[in-house]
Amino acid sequence: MRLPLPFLSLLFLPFYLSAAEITVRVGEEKPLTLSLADLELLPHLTVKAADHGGKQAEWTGVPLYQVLQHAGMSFGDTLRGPALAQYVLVTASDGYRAVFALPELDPRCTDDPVLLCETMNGAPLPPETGPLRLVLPRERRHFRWVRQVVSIEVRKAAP
Ligand SMILES: Nc1nc2c(c(=O)[nH]1)N[C@H]1C(S)=C(S)[C@@H](COP(=O)(O)O)O[C@H]1N2
Ligand SMILES: [Mo]
Repeated sequence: MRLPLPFLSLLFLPFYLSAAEITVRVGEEKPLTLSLADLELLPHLTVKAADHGGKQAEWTGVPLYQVLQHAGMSFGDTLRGPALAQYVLVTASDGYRAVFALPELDPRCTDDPVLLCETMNGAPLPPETGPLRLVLPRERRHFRWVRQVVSIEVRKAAP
């Protein structure tokens, strides 16, 4: 008997999801490894946004600042002075990278969310884009909607 491909991929979905983890590093602190189960425990947000093809969808994920806070980054009052010369580097499994400034992620500075998403329209993201992808509902370009995120690092800009 031949099983149809969609069925087979569903069969492997639990393995694909359980293997998934990302590394989060804040400065010189010990890097943190977060699994999807760890991320599940952080606060989530659902937003409506059109993907690169223009199709509207509902995306659910953890605001990036919450992920960084969990790894020891402090937002709020302490985000000023020298702390503003730090940046966030997000890296994907294909080597694609995008940078954010901390105020772009801080809810005290902006209402535009940057989400690390696990689901679209209630379903886990497919392997080509997931298990984790950035979603920026208000950004007019999609180049920072990083697919297949594997690491998030807070670095200091070189002097
Ligand atoms: N990992 C990874 N993410 C990526 C890219 C990429 O090359 N690799 N391209 C970006 C660009 S330029 C765009 S326009 C969108 C395209 O999103 P889509 O694949 O959902 O159409 O993904 C962004 N995220
Ligand atoms: Mo793009």
